[in-house]
Amino acid sequence: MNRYVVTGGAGFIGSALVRALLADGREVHIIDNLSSGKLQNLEDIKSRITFHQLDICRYDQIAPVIAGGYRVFHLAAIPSVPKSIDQPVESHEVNIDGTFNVFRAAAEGRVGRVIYAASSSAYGDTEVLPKVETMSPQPKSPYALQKLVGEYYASVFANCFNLQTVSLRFFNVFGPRQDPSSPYSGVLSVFMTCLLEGRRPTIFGDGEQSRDFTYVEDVVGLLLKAAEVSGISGKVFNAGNGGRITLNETWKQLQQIEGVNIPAKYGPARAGDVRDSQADTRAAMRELGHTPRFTFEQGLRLTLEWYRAHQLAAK
Ligand code: UD2
Repeated sequence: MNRYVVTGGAGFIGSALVRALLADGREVHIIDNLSSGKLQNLEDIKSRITFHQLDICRYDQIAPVIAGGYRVFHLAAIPSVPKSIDQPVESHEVNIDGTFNVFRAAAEGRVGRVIYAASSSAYGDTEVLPKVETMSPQPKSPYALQKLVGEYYASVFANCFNLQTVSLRFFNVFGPRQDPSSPYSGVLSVFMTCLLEGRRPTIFGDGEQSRDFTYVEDVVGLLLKAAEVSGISGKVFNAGNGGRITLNETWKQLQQIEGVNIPAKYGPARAGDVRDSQADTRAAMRELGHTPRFTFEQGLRLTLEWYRAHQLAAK
């Protein structure tokens, strides 16, 4: 009853989830190949976790760790729209074949429930906002399609293999420990480090695309609820804040918070980019009992403070 497994537990979302599980007194096993996750994200809790440096593409290696888990949170992925276009084979193998391996290991190992990190990218450019779970998905990129296939596998494993599963569509999650150093990094991690270092960020396209940026602790709250609420197996829920802001407005707001004036540069729009994104949060509120705890601005300020402290500590 107490064994919790987190794939991708060394990533910024996974490590925040692991901290919350430890605070609840859970026994936590992490599966991570450290391709984008970092041991540094687990430094302060390393004596309280069991870390398995394994790749979800290796079924034989991950199956014994997953077997017998009370809950398995499957967050491991190659999480990027542009990376899935630059490296379609790798992202297909990890996001589809690796995800299949996790569900298969969970079903064969009689796991109590798998909570799967799906993506808001599945919606694509649907005309109606906010985006509600009953809409037909319109994936625009390999990554969006791969994450959607994972959802379909989740519901098929629930139907055919007697495995409880729940999918949460993450909406542009941000917060402390998000890695700003890769060309595929989430935009807010890039914006914040540019802001603190006085550099100009590059905005891809006209900057009028909008996102429902969601603070990591609210996503952790949803993951914990999805793990415990009964009667939701096979379902899909939006994991978003419910708001929407353009990139231009976001960069402006960050400059105002910091009291600086740094004009952004503009580059070509990214292939596969969704124009507008905003979660309808009603199903999560009604069925999971979720209430977002952080406004976008609160999340921004907390994250900015983390980057500031981290940057100072690194000097
Ligand atoms: C998608 C999903 C998100 C999550 C994520 C994982 C949507 C709406 N969201 O996020 O839920 O699954 O993938 O990676 O599909 N950008 C810049 N400058 C930069 C970096 C990014 O302008 O330096 C733009 C980018 O073109 C996009 C926006 O910022 O319009 C957000 O990009 P992102 O990579 O942070 O996340 P996104 O929306 O692809």
